[in-house]
Amino acid sequence: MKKDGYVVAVCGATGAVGRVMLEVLAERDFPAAEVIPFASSRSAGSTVEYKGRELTVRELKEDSFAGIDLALFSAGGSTSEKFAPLAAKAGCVVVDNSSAWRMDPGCPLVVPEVNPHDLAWHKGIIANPNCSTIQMVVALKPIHDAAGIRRIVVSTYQAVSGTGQKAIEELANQVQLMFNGRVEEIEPKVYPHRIAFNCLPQIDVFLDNDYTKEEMKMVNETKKIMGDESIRVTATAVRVPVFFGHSEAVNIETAKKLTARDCRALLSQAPGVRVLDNPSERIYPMPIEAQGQDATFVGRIREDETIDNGLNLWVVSDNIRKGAALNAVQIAEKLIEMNLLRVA
Ligand code: NAP
Ligand code: 3JN
Repeated sequence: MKKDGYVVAVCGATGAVGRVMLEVLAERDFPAAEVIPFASSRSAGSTVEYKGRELTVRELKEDSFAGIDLALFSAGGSTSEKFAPLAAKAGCVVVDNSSAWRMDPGCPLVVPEVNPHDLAWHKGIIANPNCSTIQMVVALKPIHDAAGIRRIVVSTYQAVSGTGQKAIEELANQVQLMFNGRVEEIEPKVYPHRIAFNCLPQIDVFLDNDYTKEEMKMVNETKKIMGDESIRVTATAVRVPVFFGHSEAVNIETAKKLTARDCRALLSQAPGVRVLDNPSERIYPMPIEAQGQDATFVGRIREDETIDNGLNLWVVSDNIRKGAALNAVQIAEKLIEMNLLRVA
């Protein structure tokens, strides 16, 4: 740390998540003496914006971490696998947005509103969960504490920005071609099928059990973050033609009865949550309103009338902010608050 703050590396700074990390660091006035953007050799020498200044992007290399206190990674799993241990060895604390370290028993997987205490046992690498998991656990943790969640059935409606910059361009280009009557020219590249005006019940690759990797991330990460292996979770993850903001239909079964009214009251007080739930006024969360916001929005809270102790909820959040960049910066802020950010 320099006299006036931490030296912060943003690895993957030219990507959809990295650019928002820079925005969030600036907006929240993170105590950074210096912010250094890294990416691959492809974009080394280009510039990214931070606090109104153009910063020159450096190529991420083995020896990039000398003198850096904190590294926020969002450059994909293989980059994190290779470089995060090197960064930690150089004395830098890593907050990693990829799935590379999430299920490693030696790395905490943290959502600050849910399990900040897990930061206490970090050994240099802290994992940031998958975006779909983050918004779900922010909404469900207060319910778990109050009524004990036994089972979760979730279906997601995920925006294309979750796949990165190229997917945002793919949706925009396909919509343009369709409006110009040139549908036959559409050639899906990022997704296996056309995404414009379509829904794809496949996010990431299929696994041996016929669930996708994204679905199993939600199952496994939820248990680790909540610190409760007994919660049964099943997920269906769907890509929809929305640019920003993931939505989720969440059905839960609890040990104790929680009425919809009590659930609304509970979530109204919960950290990071905003309840938008007034059906008679047609008020409920939507991705177009969550975009650019920090909160996880919850609405459509109803009792599941098919079981004794069940609830249905609709949960929406900006997948690039709370789902990735913001959560990572909040982890770093929490580390400082808990006196856990070592100095290189
Ligand atoms: P993106 O828009 O495709 O950006 C990828 C970034 O990684 C670019 O800055 C790219 O730099 C950089 N990069 C790629 N290979 C690299 C290498 N070998 N060395 C250094 N930098 C490299 O993707 P994104 O949407 O920002 O996502 C990036 C990663 O963040 C994902 O792969 C995923 O692991 C994670 N992510 C997590 C969540 C979540 O759920 N928490 C959500 C989205 C993404 P160039 O410009 O040089 O290519
Ligand atoms: O598709 C989404 O909406 C979220 C995608 C997240 C993602 C994309 C590429 C690689 C991840 C992730 O964070 O789980 C990864 C990965 O690191 O495995």
